[in-house]
Amino acid sequence: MQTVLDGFTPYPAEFAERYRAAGYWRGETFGRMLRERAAAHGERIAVVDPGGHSASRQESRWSYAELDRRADRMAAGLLARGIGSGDRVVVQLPNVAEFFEVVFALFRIGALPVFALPAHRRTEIGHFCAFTGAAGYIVPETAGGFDYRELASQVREQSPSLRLVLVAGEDPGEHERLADVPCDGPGPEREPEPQDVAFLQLSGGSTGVPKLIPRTHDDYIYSLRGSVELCGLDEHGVYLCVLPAAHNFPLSSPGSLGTLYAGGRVVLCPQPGPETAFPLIEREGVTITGLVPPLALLWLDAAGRGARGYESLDVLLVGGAKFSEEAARRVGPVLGCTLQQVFGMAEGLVNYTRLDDSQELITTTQGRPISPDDEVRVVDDRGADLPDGVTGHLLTRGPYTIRGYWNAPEHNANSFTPDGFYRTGDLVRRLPSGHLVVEGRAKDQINRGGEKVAAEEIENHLLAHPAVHDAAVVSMPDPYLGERTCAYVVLRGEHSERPPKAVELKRFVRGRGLADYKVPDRVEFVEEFPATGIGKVSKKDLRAAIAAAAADTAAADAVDTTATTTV
Ligand code: AMP
Ligand code: DBH
Repeated sequence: MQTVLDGFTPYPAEFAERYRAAGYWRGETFGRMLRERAAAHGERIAVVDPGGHSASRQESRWSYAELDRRADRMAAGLLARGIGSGDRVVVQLPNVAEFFEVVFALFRIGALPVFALPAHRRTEIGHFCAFTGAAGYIVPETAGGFDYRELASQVREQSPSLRLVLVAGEDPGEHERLADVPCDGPGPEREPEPQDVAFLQLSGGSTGVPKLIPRTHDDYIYSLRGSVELCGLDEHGVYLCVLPAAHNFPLSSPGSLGTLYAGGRVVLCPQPGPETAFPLIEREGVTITGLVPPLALLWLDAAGRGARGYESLDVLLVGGAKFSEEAARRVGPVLGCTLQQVFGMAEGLVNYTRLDDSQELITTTQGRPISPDDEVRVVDDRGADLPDGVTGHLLTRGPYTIRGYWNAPEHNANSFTPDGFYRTGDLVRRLPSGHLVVEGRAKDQINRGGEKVAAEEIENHLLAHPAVHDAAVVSMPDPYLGERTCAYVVLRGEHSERPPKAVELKRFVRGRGLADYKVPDRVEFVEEFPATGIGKVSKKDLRAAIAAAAADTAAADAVDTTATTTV
């Protein structure tokens, strides 16, 4: 019985039975998984945190036994502070060991981590707290030059449900130290069930505010087991977590949780650049990691220029956005490892190229689903199935794909078919082998090197500016990130005397308390928008216009070529 979470759409009973009978759902939970690994691998190292986030942080090397013990003590401490089964806790930690201590403690209690990213700011975190009625919020002191204690103070003021704000680090400011929480008190009275929701993951989204994705122990652990097998990961594997640990890709494909499932070692990388990552790979004997395409390009360039240290890598996963065939072909020769393309989504379905696929498949496709029971349909605009080789909308249903966003009945009516297929918004072509090639996107989203930006969300922020009459945000091609954002803006008539400059609108959006990667890269002012046949804004025409303009002014100063991405 799911008892802890309203607003969750469970898998229908006949599917749940089928997934259990097939051996996908084995009745495991995260809490018990860690207990079992600690029993089996006790003194082996589970997590290495080199301590690079700030000068005051020391290196940590936690064995499975130590992580297990820490999770128990943290669970007891959180329980003592009133965090209980079903409570939501927004976790916004960078790649530090405490991330695992906290997350496994919450799993054991049956409280739900809400996985925020380090880039999120007041508006996003405030929304997560309000929408989930969060009881707790956990932040670092500082990371990447940003003070999260400040942010936590602002969030606390606007979030009446928050009972507990904890800071990982020595100086918590006006909050409490996470390190003061653990104690030897009693554990939870009730252990979570395998079919319970374990956490809320974030959707990249295409609507005004990000949606929340409820994943169960059963379904997520199956995706880990499948991933570990397809990536050739076992207890000898060493996974470097380069992207932000809470993101679904580095969390589960096969990611840090997959690595812990396999009994391997997770090494946390404090910065994603090759100057930090390569020496760490060398020192720790890293065998596998996952990158978004812009970072993979950065690593390839560094290795091409003679940087060393990556030699122990066996497998490099690249995903989150389309990896160009040209770059894909360089991975083997330059980095001396096997490329594994991964096309996944926090909602569920994950596709991998197989390690023994032909070079052709590895470099030109985004892989095929993990599970024989992942149902994939490629359909036309009216929902009719298309034959292999023809590009259409990707719909999917299966043993680890959600049946609904959390508490979002109106969105669910659009995002899922009546028979439970998730409308991914991706345009794909399927090969007879089952491999998928991502050809584009139908959803109103910009994929900025793996960081997803929902057009509507940014348009709403622009519309809040007094001089803005209308706004339309579209992607523009970029050689490094794949895509960047361009905001087309129509100003109000009365402001035409002293119109705001592009930079002012960018500053305005940033000032609304948003992640930096959502600030438009470019702003274009127009008198009116091109219209479609029925009078809607033609984003297709806007995209074509900005692509042409960008090609004309490849070195345009409006385009900031120094920005990087970390999902
Ligand atoms: P999210 O919903 O934020 O988890 O993002 C998932 C989306 O990222 C997918 O629906 C795709 O649009 C995109 N994506 C992920 N991996 C790839 C890939 N390898 N190639 C192209 N697009 C990808
Ligand atoms: O982009 C993604 O969300 C993603 C990419 C690769 C993902 O969720 C995953 C693998 O699991």
